[in-house]
Amino acid sequence: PQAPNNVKSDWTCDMASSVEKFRTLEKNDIDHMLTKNIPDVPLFDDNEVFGTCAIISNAATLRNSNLGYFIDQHDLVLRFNNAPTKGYEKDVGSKTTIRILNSQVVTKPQFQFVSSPLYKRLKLLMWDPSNYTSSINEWITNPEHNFIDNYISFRKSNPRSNFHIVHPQYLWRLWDYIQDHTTAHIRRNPPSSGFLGLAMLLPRCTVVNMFEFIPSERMTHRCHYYHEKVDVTCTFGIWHPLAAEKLLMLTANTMPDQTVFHTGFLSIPGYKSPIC
Ligand code: NCC
Repeated sequence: PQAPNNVKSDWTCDMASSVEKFRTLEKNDIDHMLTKNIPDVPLFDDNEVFGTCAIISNAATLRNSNLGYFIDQHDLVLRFNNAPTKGYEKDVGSKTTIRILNSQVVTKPQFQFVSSPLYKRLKLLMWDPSNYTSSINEWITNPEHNFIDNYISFRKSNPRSNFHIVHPQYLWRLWDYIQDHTTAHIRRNPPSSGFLGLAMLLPRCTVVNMFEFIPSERMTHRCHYYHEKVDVTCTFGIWHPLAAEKLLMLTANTMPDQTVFHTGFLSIPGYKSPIC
């Protein structure tokens, strides 16, 4: 991969000053069985910062990318949902520091969340969509997917796990940021796990490299690198404001076109970079 070019993006600094600080649900946010099971330790300690961070999309364009070795050199690697590394190491690497999971993955039996080894020995962060105006009480009594039992049984069988839940109202502050910086009207659905990952890591990393969020020349109509399903909406969005998210990522990118469209990643300076 090539070195970053000289374009200095003020996007990072704007985001740092205008998006609410990343927030997970805390024990005292609500009196509920769920919050009683939240770990005592935070997802990241205040002083837990990283040089290079890698965010690996689930996109099919990662196949045949040969990016695995480069990905594993990063200080932190973030992956999503049930995306595997086993068998795909050459293209996606094998290191995983943290996974972001949507509540479907925690809830639906097909993902075997409580028993699968995929979710052990790493940090976990889950999110579940609320309505834009819902209070936290309204959300918890009627979550989009009923993840609560599985969250509690996972925490009980893995008491040392560092598994947190995004504060549902934080997702909407992130959505506000996307809408405020997008000319088109976007649908009122929360940002994708990918954009949430970027917002979570920018404050902790000097640089965030994002793999195949902008589709490279390996683009096909397939959805994920780990199966054959054809669905182009995975790449351009149907429910999440994915296209708007990707344009913002591209605006903040400091890598040349060759790296983005041929190699397959873009690079965004984090709040720990000296530019702000
Ligand atoms: O596909 P998904 O997304 O798990 O991908 C994680 C993140 O990678 C980026 N991505 C993915 C595929 C692709 N072709 N291009 C991409 O850029 C996106 O930024 C995406 O957020 C999710 O965000 O949690 C999502 O989860 C899936 C699905 O629930 C899980 O994969 C589990 O099966 C959603 N699909 C469906 O519900 C059918 C998807 O909408 C969002």
